[in-house]
Amino acid sequence: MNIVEELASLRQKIAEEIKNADSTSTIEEIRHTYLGRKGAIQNYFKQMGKIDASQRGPVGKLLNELKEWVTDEVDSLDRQFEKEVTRSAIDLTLQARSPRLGTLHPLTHIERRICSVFQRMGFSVVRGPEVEDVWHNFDALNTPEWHPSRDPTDTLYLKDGNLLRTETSPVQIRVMKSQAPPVRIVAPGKVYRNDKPDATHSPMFQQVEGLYVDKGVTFADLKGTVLQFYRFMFGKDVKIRFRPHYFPFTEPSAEVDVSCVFCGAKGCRICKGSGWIEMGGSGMVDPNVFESVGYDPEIYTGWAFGLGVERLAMLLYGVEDIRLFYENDFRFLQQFGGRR
Ligand code: 2NL
Repeated sequence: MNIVEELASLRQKIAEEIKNADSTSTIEEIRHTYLGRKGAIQNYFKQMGKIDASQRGPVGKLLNELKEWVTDEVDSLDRQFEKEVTRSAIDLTLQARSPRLGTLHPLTHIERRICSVFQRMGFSVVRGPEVEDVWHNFDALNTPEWHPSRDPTDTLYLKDGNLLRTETSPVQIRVMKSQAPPVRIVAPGKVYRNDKPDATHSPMFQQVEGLYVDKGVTFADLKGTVLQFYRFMFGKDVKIRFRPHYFPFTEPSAEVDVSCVFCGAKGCRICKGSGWIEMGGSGMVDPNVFESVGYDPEIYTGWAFGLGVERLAMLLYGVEDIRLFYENDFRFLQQFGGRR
């Protein structure tokens, strides 16, 4: 076969491949194989020196024609594919839609907010088991044997005599048993009560409790810390008041009210006309609690508080039914996401 015949058969081979090309990658392959720097056509150009001088002119012309022809064919195929792609049902030139970002559950968000204020005041966040024994949940907390909260109508007991904790205080009992004062902790988590669900009750809900124990801790420290906390949650103009109350684990005990942030304490539907909203309980740790964890109540004093996360979230977000937090209806949860 002389070189002219070789080029003719090469041209035929390429024509066949171009006819069968069905994707942009095949076209690219053809371009690479024949037009590339180390491709077939370039190889012929490199061998020009070895050809008979009389043949050089016509062969060079043939080679140039072949090169031009392959280039044109491949370019036009490329354009054709591009057109088909843009004409198809999927518009590949459209900008991609960004995926939706997940968001924190509203209760998680509030829990973190609560804990973060206390962390900035030097408190540590501690967690503990949700299945507790009677001692950590009731005995150590000075809850008398006759107290109704111990009754199975109020507390969920397991067959083995353990129970689902009714508050996160047992976490704090565990911390006090394992370390000496000073103690500055908040204990967030799920707690359980034998309650029928309704708009304001859920058999499982979430709580944050706080505890501060050291020499010379006073009720004034409690008031200052609680005020600081509610200023962070509701704004700096919020007012608080302490109403005498009873809890087995604190003495004296007080319930904490905040001035109604919805009506500026003038009285509205949310605060039931009183101008105040009940937020949680608190008090000075009962000496009996210190005795049960081995702290000397003659040396140490402390305060504690308990706060419902759902209640705070309902107020801050205007949610009127606690069950919404646990139904996981996407239409509800979605409203707490900032971005899509
Ligand atoms: C409420 C009131 C309260 C405490 C929780 C506490 C914990 C220890 C010692 C003493 Cl280790 N007290 N916790 C104190 C006062 C109130 O919760 O309304 N809970 C829903």
